[in-house]
Amino acid sequence: SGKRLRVLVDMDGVLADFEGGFLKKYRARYPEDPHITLDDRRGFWVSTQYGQLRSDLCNKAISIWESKDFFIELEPLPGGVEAVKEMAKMDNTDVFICTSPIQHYNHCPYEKYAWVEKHFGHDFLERVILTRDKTVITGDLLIDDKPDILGVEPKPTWEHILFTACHNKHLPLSPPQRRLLSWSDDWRAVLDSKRQ
Ligand code: BVP
Repeated sequence: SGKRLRVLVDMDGVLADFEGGFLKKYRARYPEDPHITLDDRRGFWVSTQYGQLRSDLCNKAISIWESKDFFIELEPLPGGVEAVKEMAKMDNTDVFICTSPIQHYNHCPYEKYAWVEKHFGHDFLERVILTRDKTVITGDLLIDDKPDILGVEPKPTWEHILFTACHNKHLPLSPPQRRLLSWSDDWRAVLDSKRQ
């Protein structure tokens, strides 16, 4: 009953293991340099925390995700691909993968499409939205691990559901904000809470 539900799902940190993929490749490329364990990660920006550890590590961190094959080789986070495939089959439900490419554009946008094709199949490419500003995209829900999602639209249509990640797990929620702890958490109930 009622109108269709539109769900926007972020990619890095929600479907694809950006933090794990970063740490593995950073340690392999810079074995003599210090690193930050996932348990010690704080703040959304990896580059900022590495820069605070030692100023030269900011650019070394950036070099990892600007490299060819970084995004395509990210592992799926547990249960994410299955959950989004199931969502997409639900009645009265439209799902889009909504992700911000990095500005260094030679590999990232291509590899994000290739990752979706690899894990969801060719037809799901119709469901990809690449944007640097998620506030201009309309939807009922945005499932995203970034705590502050800002842009030119001061009143986005979606409710942001904070997806728990190593960098945000200690953050207090500002009520009435809601969290999804993982894809084992009750995402179906979150969707149902928005249906008319
Ligand atoms: O493509 C990802 C990686 C990049 O920002 C994008 C976040 O997209 P959403 O998850 O919001 O869709 N990224 C970049 C930096 C530093 C850049 Br300088 C970073 O520290 N972390 C990060 O995720």
